Amino acid sequence: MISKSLGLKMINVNILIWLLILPILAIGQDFVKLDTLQEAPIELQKLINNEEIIAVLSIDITGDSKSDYIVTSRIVENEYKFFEYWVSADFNILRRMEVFGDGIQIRKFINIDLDPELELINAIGFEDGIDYTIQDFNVITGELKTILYFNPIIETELKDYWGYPWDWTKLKINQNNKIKASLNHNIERDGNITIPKNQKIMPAIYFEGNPTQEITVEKIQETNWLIINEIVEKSR
Ligand SMILES: [Ca+2]
Ligand SMILES: [Ca+2]
Repeated sequence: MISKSLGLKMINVNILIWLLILPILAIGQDFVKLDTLQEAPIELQKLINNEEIIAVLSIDITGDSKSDYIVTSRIVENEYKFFEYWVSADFNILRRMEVFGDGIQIRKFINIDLDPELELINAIGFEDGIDYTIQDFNVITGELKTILYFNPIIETELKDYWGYPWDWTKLKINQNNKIKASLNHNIERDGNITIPKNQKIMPAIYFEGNPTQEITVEKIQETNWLIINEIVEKSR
């Protein structure tokens, strides 16, 4: 009898440990990988025929399991004017925008909500300040809408660090599309950054990664797991 009850206790302890570990394991989603094509498909060359194609990346932006294209091009008469095209797998131009070559520009594609197309996590700026945003792409209109400005955090086992974008490996998002975030913090931003007019709070968003700089963040009171729409609404 004694050994049986001890055995039961052991099982209970094991279950308890698993319940404690599971929330840690069940998080973190990789960003979607972009593949570089060595050569632009002939259809793309026909589509963008009055500009010089410099680079072609392939990624399924629309979420229909067919690879789309991100094309960087240059106007032949002006070698400093660059454009980016997002082109669907069946060679429809979804979006065209001018792009600028200087400064810090890191972007990650990831699906964070219920619509099939990918969302974008963007870090854009210069040495003196970087804007961190989440952008939502509308496949029908081609619009890329900034829905949230945020403060990035990289969480390690022991500490929270400022989440520089080159150190991100995953977004902390669980199977229910809930992102680890904080709307209750005293993080102060300095530098040359955009202060969004339509947000009262710039929430902290959590990433996994390998912090390369010893800048810890200790001003976060409370974290929650929330879907992106909740984070956006509660930030307003
Ligand atoms: Ca696609
Ligand atoms: Ca989506």
